[in-house]
Amino acid sequence: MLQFIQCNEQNDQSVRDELLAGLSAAQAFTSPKYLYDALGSKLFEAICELPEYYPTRTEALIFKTHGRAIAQAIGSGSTLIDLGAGNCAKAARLFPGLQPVQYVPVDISVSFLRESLQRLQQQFPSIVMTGIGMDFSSELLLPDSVRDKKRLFFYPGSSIGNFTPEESLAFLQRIRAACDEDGGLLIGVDLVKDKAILDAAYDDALGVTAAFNLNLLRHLNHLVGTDFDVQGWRHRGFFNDKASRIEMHLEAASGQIVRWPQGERRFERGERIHTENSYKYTQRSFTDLLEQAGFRKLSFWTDPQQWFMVCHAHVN
Ligand code: AVJ
Repeated sequence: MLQFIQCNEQNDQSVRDELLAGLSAAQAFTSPKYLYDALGSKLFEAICELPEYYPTRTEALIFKTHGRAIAQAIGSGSTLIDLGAGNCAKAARLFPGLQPVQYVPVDISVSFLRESLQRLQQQFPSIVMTGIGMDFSSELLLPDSVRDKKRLFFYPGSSIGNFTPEESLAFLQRIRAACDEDGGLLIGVDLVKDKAILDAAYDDALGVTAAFNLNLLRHLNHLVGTDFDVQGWRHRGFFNDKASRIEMHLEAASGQIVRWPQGERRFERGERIHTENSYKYTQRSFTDLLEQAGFRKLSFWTDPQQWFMVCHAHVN
């Protein structure tokens, strides 16, 4: 059985209002979700292939090495809810070990899920599949066709790093509230490490991360009608160790005015638009967060260098 549902779709006007409010703020900023238009999603896939970008590779190694133990901690028969599923490949690798009863990929755009899910349903005909288009960052209201029993929320890739620790706590609490007493969470978390390794992962030699960040300006021109000139901006990506986060910014290479249908803004040379945060945790700091959110019976798996961590947590 295969089904697609579109929830809380944001309309064009509210997207424009949100973006222009951020661009007009004293410290200009945009939400990282706007990094992912069609080209942005492809550039992110390319980032995952870079030698400097260790998270994807390291997380895959952890799942390969500890897959059996992870499946054992979870048990079979879950309702597997995949947050930010994309091409559904990471979750599909868990199917043989986990034997979920229902698979629920959630992504901002349901159209992006369609093709991958149709293919997956043919490969695994006995799993009920329900694709959901939803922005789950602000609320987590799942439609009735998602089983309540034994929900396993899957949130890989350290995407939780885009939230501040306070937002992460609220997000984890919402996940917990969406589970029955059998529910749980399987999450990938990037760990604090040497600054040089972190800096390189977000400012690679080929400039793919720079292209990923700069592509945001093209996306903004399309969404709000700004006239950003990509040539006039530089990528900045670095670890801020005080805040324990990677910061990505776009920096004006020279003073310039950016115009849009109902307004404009001047950027001085060196002035920045803050485009992404990616928080890094220690095992201790993330354990604290899970416990504060009310999760119990925590299990952790990591790689030999302890660069990345996969956690499973029970609701009860
Ligand atoms: C998709 C949020 C996990 O923070 O590492 C990669 C996004 N940004 N390179 C990350 C990203 C720049 C990525 N997440």
